[in-house]
Amino acid sequence: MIQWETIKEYQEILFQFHEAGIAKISINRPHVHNAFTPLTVKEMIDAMNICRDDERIGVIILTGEGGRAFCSGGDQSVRGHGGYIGTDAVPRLNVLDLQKQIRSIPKPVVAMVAGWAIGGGHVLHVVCDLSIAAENARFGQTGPNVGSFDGGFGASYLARVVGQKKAREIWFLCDQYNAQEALDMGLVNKVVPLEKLEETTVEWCLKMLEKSPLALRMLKSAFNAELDGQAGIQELAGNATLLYYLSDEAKEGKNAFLEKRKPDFSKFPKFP
Ligand code: S0N
Repeated sequence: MIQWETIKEYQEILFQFHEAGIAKISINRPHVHNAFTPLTVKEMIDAMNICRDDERIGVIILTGEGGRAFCSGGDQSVRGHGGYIGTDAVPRLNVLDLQKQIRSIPKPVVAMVAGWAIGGGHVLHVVCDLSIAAENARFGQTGPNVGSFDGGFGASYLARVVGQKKAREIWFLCDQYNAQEALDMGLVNKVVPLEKLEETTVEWCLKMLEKSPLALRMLKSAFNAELDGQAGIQELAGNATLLYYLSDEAKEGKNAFLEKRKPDFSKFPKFP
């Protein structure tokens, strides 16, 4: 039995920590197959921000409570005119902000999928770095059935993952795919029995936690950069700046400025 301690209390998600350095963000609305409201998404964004800043956390698991659903997308009962409506009466599509955050947070994010990953819930697992599925997992898009679509990562990144023909099939037919079919098309990394899902996901996380965090960070932004244009290059370049700041060469520039002298970069190597 894996031990989790609560990091912060929320209304619609659970946010927990495992002492090895793993955070688990879990949608806690099993009565609607973990459909998300603007509040669910706001809480997930807050938890992700904490994960980014907390140096104890090296890997993040995204999941849903109850064993029957990862997430069934936007809660159709609060879908209004122009978005999903929370207590402030403002229509929002804030899940798009969460998708960007999952992709850009400089730590691996693993989707742990039991049951339904449908609609906007399917897109959430697609944008995670890795997906581990239970044998009961079911995947698909519903947009053209329910009057919505995700033409962002939900279409373009999905096509990068499974190929153009398969991505168009997934969206145009709105069929549902079982875990083995998802594995066969490269949509998930591994399929395990439901009772082994958390154990296996934690095993994968522990393996990543043994690796160099800076190397994983650079690789994640490098994978993104190839796809994300200037925003992707900015992410990768930001990491290059971080590394440069760690060097004596960069520190010489800062120190010279503070000491009101000319910097001496002559001693630093000019690599071939
Ligand atoms: C998942 C499905 C296939 C499961 O079927 P099953 O097993 O027969 O269970 P149900 O009886 O249908 O469900 C159990 C209870 O859960 C409720 N429920 C399920 N899903 C939702 C949901 N998404 N919203 C609200 N309630 C939900 C059921 O109503 C039922 O409740 P009771 O027991 O009270 O009747 C099946 O449930 C299903 O097909 N669900 C709907 C899936 C869906 O269409 N999701 C929305 C898809 N769209 C998005 O997610 C858009 C996301 C988004 O925000 C966005 C992003 C980018 C650009 C645009 C958008 C956009 O919104 O437009």
